[in-house]
Amino acid sequence: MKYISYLFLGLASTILVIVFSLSSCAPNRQSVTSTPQPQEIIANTANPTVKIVDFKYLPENLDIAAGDTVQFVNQDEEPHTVTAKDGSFNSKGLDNAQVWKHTFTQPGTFPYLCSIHPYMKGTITVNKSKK
Ligand SMILES: [Cu+2]
Repeated sequence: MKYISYLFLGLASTILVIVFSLSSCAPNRQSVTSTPQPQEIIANTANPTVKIVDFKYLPENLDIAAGDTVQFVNQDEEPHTVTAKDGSFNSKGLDNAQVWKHTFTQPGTFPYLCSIHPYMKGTITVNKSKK
């Protein structure tokens, strides 16, 4: 009698595993197709971009070529500025979702900060144009 009950248990668990794997198949496929693709959004931006998020410039250090236009996007609710330490550029106050663009024509290293929150710092490194 013991062997028969073991057989039943084995059969029942096998059927359970099959039923579970079948029922989980369909929903899994749906969730894969509905997954958003944030990488495409990043690839769509033509200009090198510095995001301002949580009182930080992202990326903090950005390498570009002379002639490139960098766009700065403030994603914070707080206003921020993009102000060069050498005074060569100044965005003035950027509100939430506001974009400010600046074209860097001269090679060099350009540290900048937020004049409202001076602990916020970033650097743009402008390399010689390839042309
Ligand atoms: Cu700021």
